[in-house]
Amino acid sequence: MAAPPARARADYDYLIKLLLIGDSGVGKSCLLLRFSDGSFTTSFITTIGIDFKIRTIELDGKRIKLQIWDTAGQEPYYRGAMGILLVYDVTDESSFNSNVLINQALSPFSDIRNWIRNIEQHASDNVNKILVGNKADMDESKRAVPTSKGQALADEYGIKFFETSAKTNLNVEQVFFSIARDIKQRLADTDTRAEPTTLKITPADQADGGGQGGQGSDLWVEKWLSGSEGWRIGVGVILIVSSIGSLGRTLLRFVRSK
Ligand SMILES: Nc1nc2c(ncn2[C@@H]2O[C@H](COP(=O)(O)OP(=O)(O)OP(=O)(O)O)[C@@H](O)[C@H]2O)c(=O)[nH]1
Ligand SMILES: [Mg+2]
Repeated sequence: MAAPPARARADYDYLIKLLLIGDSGVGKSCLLLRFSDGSFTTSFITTIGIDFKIRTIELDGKRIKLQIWDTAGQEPYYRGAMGILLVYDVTDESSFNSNVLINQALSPFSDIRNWIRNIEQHASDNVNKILVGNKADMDESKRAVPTSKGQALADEYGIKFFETSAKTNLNVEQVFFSIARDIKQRLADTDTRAEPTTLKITPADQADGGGQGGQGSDLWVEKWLSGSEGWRIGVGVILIVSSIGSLGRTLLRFVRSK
């Protein structure tokens, strides 16, 4: 078994950065809240900008600190991500496989294939991916994407697949543990083959907690929070404009569902 990274300090052996992506409304924030806080809400408050939560788990006697980033349904912040959870809504065909032209125009990354293409362009090559069909608790009459279709897509890309429910806690632990285990294995394999270790634990990484900012000195959100007033207002305007886009897609889905 690989030795723990040389720079590891007392509170964890591995720091793993995960990212949730997928169309607006599929349940990314709810999955994160279920996993980090054990809670669920039915009210939909679209995520503005990015946010993260921390949960430390134990795998094979090692403490794995998961730093999980949640994005709005916009082009996400891939930097440093070691694993990506690709989330769709099993009751919403367009979040899985978008074939409606107007939806494509409004949200160019609105289905799983497009998200994967986007990851290939912007994320690091060896990033682990997992496919997640959320809202599996909903009545079968509401289901738009059969389990077999989700599994077939995952097989096509050679990634693991789970159907989850943030509401009933179906498979939520399993998804996060599964991707964490694969990444830990990848890091351990790299450790045994190459020095220095791939995992660098910096003082900035040591601070615990959730919420915006606070970790990773290269994060633009941290710069935003600590920046000048003019800079904060500028970035704030961009976030508001992007959330209006997100709201537009949600309204469109609502109108289509009528
Ligand atoms: N029935 C059911 N509803 C869910 C589930 N997960 C999320 N929802 C509901 O779906 C809506 C959207 O959930 P969010 O987690 O805010 O969606 P999101 O993907 O974070 O959306 P954006 O932040 O806009 O990208 C909320 O009304 C949730 O209550 C689930 O597993 N089952
Ligand atoms: Mg959200």
